[in-house]
Amino acid sequence: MREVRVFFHDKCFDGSASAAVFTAFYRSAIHPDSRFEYLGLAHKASNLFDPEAFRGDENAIVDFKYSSDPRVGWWFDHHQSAFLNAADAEHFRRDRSGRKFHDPKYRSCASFIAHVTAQRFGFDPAPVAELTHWADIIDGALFASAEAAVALAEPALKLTLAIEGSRRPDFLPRLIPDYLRYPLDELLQLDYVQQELVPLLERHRRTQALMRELLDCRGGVAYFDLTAHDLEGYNKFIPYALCPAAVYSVGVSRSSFRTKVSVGSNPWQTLPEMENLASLCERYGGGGHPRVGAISFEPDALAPARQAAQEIAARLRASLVQ
Ligand SMILES: [Mn+2]
Repeated sequence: MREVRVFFHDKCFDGSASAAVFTAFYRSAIHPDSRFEYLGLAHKASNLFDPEAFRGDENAIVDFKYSSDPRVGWWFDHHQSAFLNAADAEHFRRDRSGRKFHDPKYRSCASFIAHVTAQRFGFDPAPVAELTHWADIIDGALFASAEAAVALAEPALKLTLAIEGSRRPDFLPRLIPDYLRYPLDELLQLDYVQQELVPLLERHRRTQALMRELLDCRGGVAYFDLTAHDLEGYNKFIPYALCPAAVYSVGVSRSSFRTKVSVGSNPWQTLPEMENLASLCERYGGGGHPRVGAISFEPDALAPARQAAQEIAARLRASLVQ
């Protein structure tokens, strides 16, 4: 039995869906007799990869940054900021394995994996169509309105709340193989999913009330600082539901392993000329996509995180008055 370790973007619907799509592909097109292990990766200020972790017979990274470690056999990513440094980008450019893929044009990494493996390896993506459909909607923020994105009426959106907010390290490793066994509405009803979801729905309501109080909504930028509250994993559309005129949002939040600056743009308030938020975050050591980026600081680095967030908010406000 071949042991395949799949490293995926943790606490992310697309990251977990990508791990499931990779599993379906690998099992059907590469090696049917494989055992899968799922390991979530989070962006942080230092030590992104644990060198001890790549010990599977096969190691794959999906929806996360490139690693030049020779033990990594497969890589798929769609982030603009896919490389930690120029040496990694060059390492990828020289790769001739035919098993490492990067295309920032895809809305989701799950649909990227499904398309590439269908073309190159004859994978049949029909069984993962519901997953890739929702990964595109969620990663691409293709909801009808901010209210719809916050109301969480669809099973995939409720599931996203559980994925982003769960603190159980075994939750996603259990959920990922179940994506391939149940449609999303049935998956949502499973006991272990409901156990995560019910308290998080309550917290989602509380977060909306808290955000309503502390949101600073001026000059087309919704600014918020949640560092006094342990609230990583909030729904990122709440600022736009509360402040519909905002073109951008800038937030600071804090968890045990990082202080995070999140920079986003309002999907329902786009202008012909938008700032590239990935490039803006890269100046502070972060990254992301053109329309959404983030910067990770060490957990106790509150002051520099706040300063970066305030500078970015000021810069975005200034870009809107020109
Ligand atoms: Mn993604």
